[in-house]
Amino acid sequence: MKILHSGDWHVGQTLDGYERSGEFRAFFARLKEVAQEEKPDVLVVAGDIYDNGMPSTAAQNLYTTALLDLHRACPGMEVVVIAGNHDSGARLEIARELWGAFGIHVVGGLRRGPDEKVDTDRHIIEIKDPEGRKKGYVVAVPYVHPLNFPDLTGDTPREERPQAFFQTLLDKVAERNADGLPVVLTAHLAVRGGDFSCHENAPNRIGGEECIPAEVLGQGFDYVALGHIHKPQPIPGTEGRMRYSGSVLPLNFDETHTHSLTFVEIERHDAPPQVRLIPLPATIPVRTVPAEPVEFEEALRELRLFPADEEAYIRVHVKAKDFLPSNSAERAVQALNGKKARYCSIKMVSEALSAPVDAPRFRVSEIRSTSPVEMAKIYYKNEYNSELEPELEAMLQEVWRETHQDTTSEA
Ligand SMILES: [Mn+2]
Repeated sequence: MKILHSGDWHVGQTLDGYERSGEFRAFFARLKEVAQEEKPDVLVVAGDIYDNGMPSTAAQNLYTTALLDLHRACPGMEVVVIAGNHDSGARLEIARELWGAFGIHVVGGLRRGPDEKVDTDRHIIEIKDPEGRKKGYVVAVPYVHPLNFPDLTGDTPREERPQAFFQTLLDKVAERNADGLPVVLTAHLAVRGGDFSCHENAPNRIGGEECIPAEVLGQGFDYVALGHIHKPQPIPGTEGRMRYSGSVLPLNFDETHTHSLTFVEIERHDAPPQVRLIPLPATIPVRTVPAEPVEFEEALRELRLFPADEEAYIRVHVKAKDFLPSNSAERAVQALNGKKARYCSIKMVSEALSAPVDAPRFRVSEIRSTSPVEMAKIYYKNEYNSELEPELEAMLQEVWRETHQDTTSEA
């Protein structure tokens, strides 16, 4: 079985207010080209189809048009789509029946049948070639928070439910798979041991109890097509049987890695998967300028030197002692005037912050006897390594007085 593994499309995403439909269209054009060349039996999309649960009509139009276009170009290829944490699984499934008519299998969430039992069959998809010959299986598990996996037996402890769920599905496949066909599992989650570095500054940081050990995904698969982490990578210790294919275009300034599609071939059940990455060059790259932080005026000089014809999203890299002037963004935009590059944001490294400071410690009684303004002064000194300006102090005094008076008059 030949599998094209992708995911984390985030259709509809904007970067610092810039609309990106052109980049998404370029990706879908490339995806179609690759699918036509490689002729996979199945395309697996491992979640985060859209950037959010309420995608705009334009985003939905872009996705549905692209998927239908892909189906027309490669009618023999089946498609399996699961919901990620960014998607609304229910919304994704609205046209599930309609998609099914085109060999596009959408699994947005877990459903219970009339007997109140979780319908496990809807997660098991038989992949067939155009002549109807069975090529293999895809077990599709959309995003479920590790604490929300269902209890299939009635007495499985909460922490054991994810593993029990995956294993139940894989056991069902094993029962049906007398021909020893390849088994692929697709899921959208964070697996321990992965490199999450491109998510560290993102609003949705990944880690903690949401990270599950690889063993939880059970036994009996030949390959796990993962979604959630945006950097393409194998999970260490799984002999290449578990991979993230990553996002398809840079979604933030930390996604500087090469984006790619993952092409996987599995001869038969229990044979090692052959993996090949197909690079997806960014239509518009993200650039942090300069690579190392510099004073703001120097950064502006760098921006003026940026090649006029080079398309890029720009994050300005600045170091400063305290705050940047309020017109900094405006000045950065001016510095890029007449160039194709687009100003996005400023990444500021505080020099005061990078200096090691011994944070003062307080007893509860000390906190109680220190006025909020005094506390603010200590915090400011500690945080920025300089005294709170008298003007700011006066403003804080005023705010405190006002709020204090309000609460006393109410009482
Ligand atoms: Mn994602």
